[in-house]
Amino acid sequence: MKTKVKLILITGDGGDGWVSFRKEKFAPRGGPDGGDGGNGGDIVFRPNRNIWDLRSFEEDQVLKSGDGGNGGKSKKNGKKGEDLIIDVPVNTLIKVSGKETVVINNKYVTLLRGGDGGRGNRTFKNSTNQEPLLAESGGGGVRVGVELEIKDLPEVALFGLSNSGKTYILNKLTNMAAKEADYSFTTTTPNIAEIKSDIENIKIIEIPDFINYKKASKYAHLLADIKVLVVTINHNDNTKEVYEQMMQNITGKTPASCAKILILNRFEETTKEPILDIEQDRVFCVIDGKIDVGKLKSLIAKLTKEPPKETAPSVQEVFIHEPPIIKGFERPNFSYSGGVVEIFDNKLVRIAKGSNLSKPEAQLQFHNLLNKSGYLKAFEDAGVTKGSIIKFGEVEMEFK
Ligand SMILES: Nc1nc2c(ncn2[C@@H]2O[C@H](COP(=O)(O)OP(=O)(O)OP(=O)(O)O)[C@@H](O)[C@H]2O)c(=O)[nH]1
Ligand SMILES: [Mg+2]
Repeated sequence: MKTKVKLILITGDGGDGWVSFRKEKFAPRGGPDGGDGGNGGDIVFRPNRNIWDLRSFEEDQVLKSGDGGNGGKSKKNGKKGEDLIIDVPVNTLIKVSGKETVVINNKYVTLLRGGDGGRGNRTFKNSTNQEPLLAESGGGGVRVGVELEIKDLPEVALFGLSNSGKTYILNKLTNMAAKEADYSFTTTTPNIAEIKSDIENIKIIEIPDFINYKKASKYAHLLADIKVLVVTINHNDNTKEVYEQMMQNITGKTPASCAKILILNRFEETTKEPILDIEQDRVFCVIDGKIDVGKLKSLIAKLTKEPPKETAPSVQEVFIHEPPIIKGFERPNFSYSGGVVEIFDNKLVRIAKGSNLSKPEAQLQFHNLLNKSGYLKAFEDAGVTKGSIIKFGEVEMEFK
């Protein structure tokens, strides 16, 4: 079974903005009507319960989403690039650039955004420039190395308020000797063990009471692939309220389709019958510390084998890496050495690339933009001499 693979993900580039003008009868140039480029496609991971391993991927495989279309005349915006949807087993852990980690369980995850589309000349129109010849090139997509790994999460979880007998049940089921005691918060980190059976072992976890001990919530992700939730309650007059409160707190942390078993502890202390929304053969009573362990084990084994009722995955968007969204102009951002000025302001770099600066008129408009955004003054302050080369990414021009 292939449980690990490294991939290279590349998101599509954004399309370029367009420069055009409306054709009007008596005016050589009507208003600017160049459309915006479309955004590049995103890369989305989708949990798929019919896939068990990563054999469909090759080591270092390169996967790419679509490029956005360029803008066109008559305000025509470019098409969005096609998203790339990657199916993976549930509980696939994704390490991005060796650092950030995302777990895919029952949710779609948009891991990477495509490059954003460039603006057409229409958006450059202002009171001083009615005939803009400038447009923006599309933002580049990103290239990111990721590592996928399938995690073997527990199938059964013990969940209950503190001192409700979780560890007691865990020890009975697994012959573990985890510490159990008649006071609260004996267990503050999860206990994980295996229920041994003739066919296969079943992984079970005791999750600390995170309703009263909030710090333990960080372990809730270990419940992402639970098939059976074993709820423990100290049986008393409030059993029904406690059960309802617990169900409220667990919502969204386990798959909605998981089966439930209820353990009523200290049943000897009350004669009250349980009135709960749970099948009767799934309720176990502990009387004087005794429980039918054999029956509980075989019910757990049976329920973990049952195929889960299909529930549609909800859509969640997580953005690990987004190309920066540039609003307005940043402060002049450049370096100057050896007669060369290098501009780092991505917005200007994209306009230089997206406009046809061989036209003197467009050059003049670009010059005005540099002036307006404070660059010419900043060049003067930095002592940039006439004849220096100014580099906007790949585009170069002479400082006059
Ligand atoms: N009298 C009686 N005692 C029980 C019963 N079930 C469990 N106990 C005891 O109750 C105590 C508490 O049980 P634990 O298993 O430690 O409780 P827990 O839910 O794990 O609690 P924390 O880990 O502290 O959150 C232990 O001493 C058990 O032996 C029962 O049905 N009757
Ligand atoms: Mg415990």
